[in-house]
Amino acid sequence: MAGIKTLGQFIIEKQLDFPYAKGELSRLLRDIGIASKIVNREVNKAGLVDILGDAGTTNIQGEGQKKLDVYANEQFIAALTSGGECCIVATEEEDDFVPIDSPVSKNAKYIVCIDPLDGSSNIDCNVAVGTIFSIYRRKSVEGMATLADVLQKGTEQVAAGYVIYGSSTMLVYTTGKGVNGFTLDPSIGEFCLSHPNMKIPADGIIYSINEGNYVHFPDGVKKYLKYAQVEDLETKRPYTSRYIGSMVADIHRNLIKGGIYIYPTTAASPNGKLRLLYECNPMAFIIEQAGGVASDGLNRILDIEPTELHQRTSIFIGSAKMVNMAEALMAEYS
Ligand code: AHM
Ligand code: MG
Repeated sequence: MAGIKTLGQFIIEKQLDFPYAKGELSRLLRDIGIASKIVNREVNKAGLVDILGDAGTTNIQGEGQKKLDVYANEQFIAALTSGGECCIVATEEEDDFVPIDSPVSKNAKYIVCIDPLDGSSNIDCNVAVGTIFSIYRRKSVEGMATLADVLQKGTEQVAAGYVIYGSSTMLVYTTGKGVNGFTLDPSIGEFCLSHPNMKIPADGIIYSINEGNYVHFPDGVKKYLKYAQVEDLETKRPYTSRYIGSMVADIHRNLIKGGIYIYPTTAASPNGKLRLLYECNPMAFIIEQAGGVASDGLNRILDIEPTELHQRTSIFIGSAKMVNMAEALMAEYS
């Protein structure tokens, strides 16, 4: 075991930094880690559905096969319900927030916002997908928590993370004291600390955007793309274009290599496509903690006051220099 630190060990060690902490947040993170291992197992089998039975068919126990995003949603809600530390789950999969109405959970301290399986349209072709989560402390003191407890600004997050189900499965999270990444070792079934204290390069050469929507982009984004494509040896332009279409995978790559990910407003999505509470806020918290920047093009993502559960926003996120340049062009031209 020398040299290996598991997610469980790491969480306990970090908790010792807070002598008065009762361990609730640690247990919540552990529950999310366990559920993500179960989801990982099913995601890894996704290519086998044709021979084992597709969605809509019945498996050997007589249970209907579920679509993986529905399955993931159920696994995370089940883990958060049995853990007893979370009073509300807000998930991309449900129109309304889900109150956890058990005697222990209804007075629990934490709210979880989650996208259980982001980029799930990529599953059919064996491309990386992810889970994104965000944790808030509830504001109300007792009784059932309400929508007002969920609609908090990103600056109020106490923790956030993502799991990437890729060529390896990784869990990356922050509690506001830096970012740490853990790789799942399938032989022992544990997430092991592999990327301590992750930092995003201040500058990069990768831009990630669905350029097929170019004609519908704001002028500031069009100008940024032209800037990215012009030759300039000093700033290593033209940049490289990389777009997986799976936000977690695109942002994870940029976190490691440096880069910018943009999902702007478009004609089809006038408020942007991605959701503030369980996609943009957690990724923004992680990237800021890693030294990067996250903006809606003009304002900091974490400062946006949410008014709706499934609120959307545009997002410009990644290496500080790149996002700052895109923001400057947005301010000038959009
Ligand atoms: P989803 O929540 O329906 O999976 O959509 C979110 C995904 C992101 O992961 C990805 O970056 C983006 O949608 C891709 O959208 P597009 O196909 O419009 O480029
Ligand atoms: Mg999503």
